[in-house]
Amino acid sequence: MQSPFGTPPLSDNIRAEARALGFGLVGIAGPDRSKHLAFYRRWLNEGYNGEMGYLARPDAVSRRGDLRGTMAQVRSVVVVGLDYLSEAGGEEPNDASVGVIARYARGRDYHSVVKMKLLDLAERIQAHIARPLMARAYVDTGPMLERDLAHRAGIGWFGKNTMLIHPRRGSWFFLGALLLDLEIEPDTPFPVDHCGTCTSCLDACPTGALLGRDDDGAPVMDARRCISYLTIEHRGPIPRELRSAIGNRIYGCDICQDVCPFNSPKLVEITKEPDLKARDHVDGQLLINLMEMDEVAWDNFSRGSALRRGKRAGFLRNVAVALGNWGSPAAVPALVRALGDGESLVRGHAAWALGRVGGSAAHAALSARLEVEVDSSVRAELELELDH
Ligand code: B12
Ligand code: SF4
Ligand code: SF4
Repeated sequence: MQSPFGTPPLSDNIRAEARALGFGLVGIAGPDRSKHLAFYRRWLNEGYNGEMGYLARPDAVSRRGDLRGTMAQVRSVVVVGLDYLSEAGGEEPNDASVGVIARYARGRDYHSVVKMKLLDLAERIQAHIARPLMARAYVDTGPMLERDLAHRAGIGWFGKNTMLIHPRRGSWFFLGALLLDLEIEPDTPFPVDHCGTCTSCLDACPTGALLGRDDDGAPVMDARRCISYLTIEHRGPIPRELRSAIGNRIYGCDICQDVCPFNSPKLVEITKEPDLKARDHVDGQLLINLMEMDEVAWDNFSRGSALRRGKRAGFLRNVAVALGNWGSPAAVPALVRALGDGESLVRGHAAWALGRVGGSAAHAALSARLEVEVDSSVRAELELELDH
């Protein structure tokens, strides 16, 4: 649409500025209430959020439905997508002795990368208007249904894997939202669901976390079963019945995106953002080396990265599970040392892993630890493994 003065409308300028900053996807949503809040509440009522209590805080739930609770003056939302894939294909090595870290966490922490760019975008938009602009930037940092906003801004549809998918870019992108006190013509919501009869993600999910679409067509996930939740958000012991399905995924999970035809290596965009490029030392490390990390090594390994969210104890818990799933006697020395770790979470999972590996050395280490162990949860793990 042309403005009366022959200059391009502000929305075109905003799109151009966003693209110039490297956002591969950009759309504009209005400030209206979300139509999906009732679904979100039902999802919480089922307990599918697990321990992610912040998702269920009553004040924050209503703010998810109505952006005005977050910024009273909001008139529009610029929604952006930033590609983060470092290489096309790059399938996980079929080698159970190394750890796999989800692609989103291999580069610098995306929260800061996307947020800085959104703040730059706000400055650039300011340069196009004569009055002071009010803007707030969010990247997973506020009570916002980011995928809902992206759908409303015409960026993509909700796949059965619950990801927001763009028809020509797949789903390897982060979302961010810039709330503005500026009225801009919104885009039309993304009109189609391109999943059709495909069920690849549902079939591939190793833990059965994806429950398919409900009667209204909303994709449902039981996050308590999702490997991403279990290895990042969940703080305590991983339920024993889910440990073997985790394989060698030690931080996050990409399986339901890897199998999606819209993420075919021929279609996807590789990130142009240097900060999001995978760091050399992060993915594909030998599990036995990772298991030896003390606090200093962990600090170096996770600095500046989204891996920090998991904390050392949670990360080594995941590594212990992966070593148990590898099941090689070569894992025994590292696991025996982990039985003496200062964190009970690590000791308990090391006990489970030694039980999976089996053999006389593992058995002797479990018995010796039981003699001195004082933590009841670790004792329970040791006893279960010795009973086997
Ligand atoms: C909590 C959370 C998680 C949880 C729960 C995930 C989930 N599927 O709900 C866990 C820890 C498991 C997780 C995992 C991952 N996450 Co996450 N996560 C979030 C977070 C913070 C909130 C999501 C949420 O509210 N979930 C609750 C569900 C109910 O809400 P929803 O997914 O928006 O579902 C909507 C639809 O169901 C829709 N709906 C309702 N009714 C209807 C009806 C119809 C017909 C339709 C079509 C839709 C529809 O409305 C719902 C509400 O908006 C968002 C950031 C944010 N603030 O939004 C990032 C976010 C979704 N995560 C992201 C990423 C990258 C991941 C991982 C890929 C990381 C990894 N590799 O391990 C995995 C992917 C797993 C997966 N298949 O989803 C990106 C996704 C980008 C994208 N392209 O979609 C986000 C947007 C973060 C960001 N800023 O980029 N995540
Ligand atoms: S991220 Fe992994 S565990 Fe979670 S739903 Fe997708 S395939 Fe299942
Ligand atoms: S794998 Fe198939 S069903 Fe799942 S999100 Fe992709 S297209 Fe949809």
